[in-house]
Formats: sequence, structure tokens, C-alpha cells
Amino acid sequence: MKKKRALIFGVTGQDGAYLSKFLLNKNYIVFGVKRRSSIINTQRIDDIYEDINYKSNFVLLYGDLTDASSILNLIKKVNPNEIYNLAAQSHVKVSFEVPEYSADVNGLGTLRILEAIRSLNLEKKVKFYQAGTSEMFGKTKSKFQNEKTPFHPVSPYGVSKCFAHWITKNYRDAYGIYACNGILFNHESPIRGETFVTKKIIQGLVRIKQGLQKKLFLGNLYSKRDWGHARDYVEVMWKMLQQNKPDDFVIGTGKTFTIKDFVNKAAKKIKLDIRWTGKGIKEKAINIENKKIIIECRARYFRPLEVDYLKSNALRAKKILKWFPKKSLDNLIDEMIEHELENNND
Ligand code: NAP
Ligand code: G4F
Repeated sequence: MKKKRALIFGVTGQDGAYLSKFLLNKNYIVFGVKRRSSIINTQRIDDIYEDINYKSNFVLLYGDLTDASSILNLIKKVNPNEIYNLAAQSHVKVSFEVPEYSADVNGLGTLRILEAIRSLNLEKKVKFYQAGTSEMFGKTKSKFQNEKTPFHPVSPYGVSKCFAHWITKNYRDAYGIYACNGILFNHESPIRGETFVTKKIIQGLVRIKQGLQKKLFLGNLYSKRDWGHARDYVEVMWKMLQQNKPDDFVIGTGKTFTIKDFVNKAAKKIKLDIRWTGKGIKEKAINIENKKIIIECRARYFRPLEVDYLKSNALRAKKILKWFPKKSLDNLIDEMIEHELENNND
């Protein structure tokens, strides 16, 4: 049987790396789009490149979501069965500093892919996945968020992703493209970007335990997030593209924890005995063993507006896609700590 061809925008990111491996194991030929950078940005996929079983089915190509002609040429050249748009300026806080660029990549970038599909008359041939986000729910009043919960984005990132969501739906309805929006809640892993809070906490606490770092500086400790494992979440991206008809799905664990809960869980596992003291920006954590302050808050890590509370209801995905998250938050933290310890012992 002829192998399916997948084109992944954002292949060098956390999800791109997990999805590539997942699709290669499903016998796809994977074409990954990377952008030019001044230092090598393929660390997360180097092991795939080096794996003799994957090598001949994994192809990297240059492109950029801000460059319509590169997108058109790539799709024409690859002639994919499935396109996964995982590329984004994905950092919420940074989107307040670079709002126009975030809108360009995340919002218009998605439109550029959809327009390329249309220009090449591939509407009935190619399936499209758009990486949507729980950040679109923003200042939600709902106890659980599902596919019917209204969007109320509160960051340039969230707004740009709402545009991407609606334009994907628009092209599905107007032109019959098999296009799906995954509305994914936070998902993490050992290869999560170092400036996202889970990775920053694990990396910081492990280094403090090992005497390699003195303090960890954080922002808002009281926002709540529904954290899952990225490996579980890439599977569902693929599942969305294997249905009889395209649709949008909320994906999450249905459990929510504060940032402080996450710190407490991680510290306990790393065997750092901590005690919290102070309030607001003055809140800090002290290492009980040596009485040293190891966590402090800094204003620069707070956002102009915050998403306070996220908790998914992924019932539709469970029913229709038969998708269930396999990893708990505890499993995730254990895996992230183990990876960090191995890394620091190299
Ligand atoms: P990530 O690690 O930040 O990866 C983002 C990817 O996009 C990287 O490969 C990056 O390339 C690429 N990229 C950025 N700007 C680009 C441009 N102008 N042209 C082409 N590629 C560009 O993000 P992730 O955590 O894997 O998330 C994947 C997608 O899911 C993103 O769209 C994100 O917004 C969305 N999402 C993530 C979560 C989550 O919790 N992880 C939840 C919901 C939705 P470089 O490596 O060169 O920077
Ligand atoms: O880890 P974060 O930066 O993730 P955030 O903002 O929830 O966004 C992530 O999840 C979204 C899905 O909802 C994705 F769409 C998006 O691409 C990204 O992957 O921050 C989580 C929370 C926030 O409330 C933030 O204010 O942690 C709080 N926080 C506290 N101290 C911090 C810090 N966040 C970061 N990045 N760094 C801190 O020092």
C-alpha cells in the first residue's frame, strides 16, 4: 500500500517532535517544515534523523508561515494527504511584546495554508489540522470548558488563535475542506520549551537541589491549568483526521491545579522541603533544610491580563474519537524530573 504523506508546520517544536515520531511509527512519510535560525533548532528531532528506521521517511524542508510563497511551494512539492499546522509564536506573555508578529504567524499563517490548499485545488484531497488552544477561552465563566463554551481571549496570542480557529471553520464550511480545530489544553513533556512554567519549575528545582542554581523566579502562582502529556495529545491530532467528517474537539484531562500546586508536587518529588511565606509579589518559598529562599516572585513574569482558570470537558473526544489521556500530572512530573536529572548528569 502507498505510504501516506504528512506535512508538519512547526516540526521543531515540542508537539512537532512527538507527532513526527507518532506518524513515522504509523508508516507515514513525514515532511517537516523548519525555519531558518542563526543556531541549530533541530535538537528535538535529531534523534529521529539519526534513527536508521525513520531516516528515509523523514524529510526536512525550509519554510515560514509569514511567507505565503514558501507555503504554496511546499504543499505543491510534497503533495501531502494530511497537513498539521503546529507552527506558532506560542508564548502567551511574549505575544504581549510582539502582538503584530504573533497575529501574523498564528492568524494569517493559518489562512496562508488554507489559501494555498485552495489555490492548488486540493480541497477534496488534503486533510488539515489546526492547533487551537484553551487560551481562546480566556476569561471564561464556565466551570468546565467544552466545544460549546464561548471564547473570550485575553492575550494577542489568544486572539490570533481565535482568528485561526474561525478561518479554519470558515474554509471547511465554504469550500468543503476536511479541516479540524483541536482545542488543546496545556500539554507538557521533558522537551517542553524552557520558558513555559512547568519546564522552568522542574529545571529550576532540580538545579537548586543539585547546587547548580540558587533561586527560581516566577510570576502568578494562583492561575489554574489543566495539564496533560504532549505524547497523549499528538495522537488525538491524528485521530481527528481519520474520521468520516471533519469537526472540532476539546482535548484535556478534566483536572486543574494552580502553579503553586505544581511547585509543591515537584518539590516533594525532588525531596526539597519547602515552606511558603509572604503574600502577593512578596510570596516566597524557603528551603527548610538550610533556611535559604529558593523561590521568589518577579513582576516581569506577570501578564497584563491573565487566564485565571482552565478545566476541560473532553467528553466528545472520548465518545467520538475514543481518546483518553494516559498520563496523570504525577506521571508527567516524574518523567520531566527524570529527564532533567539525566541531562544534568551528562
Ligand atoms: P512550540 O514548542 O513553541 O513550537 C512551535 C513551533 O512553531 C516551532 O517548531 C517553531 O519553530 C515554529 N514556528 C514559530 N514561528 C514560525 C514561523 N514563522 N514559521 C514557521 N514555523 C514557526 O509549541 P508546541 O508546544 O509544540 O505547540 C504546538 C502548537 O500547538 C502551537 O501552535 C501552539 O500554539 C499550540 N498549542 C500548544 C499547547 C501546549 O500546551 N503546548 C496547547 C494548545 C495549543 P522554532 O523551533 O524555529 O522556534
Ligand atoms: O506555562 P505558561 O507560559 O503557559 P500558558 O500561558 O498557559 O500557555 C501555554 O498553554 C496554552 C494552552 O492553554 C497554549 F496555547 C500556549 O501556546 C502555551 O503552550 O503559563 C502557565 C501559567 C500562566 O498563568 C502564567 O502566568 O503559569 C503562570 N506563570 C507563573 N510564573 C508563569 C510563570 N508562566 C511562565 N511562562 N513563566 C513564569 O515564570
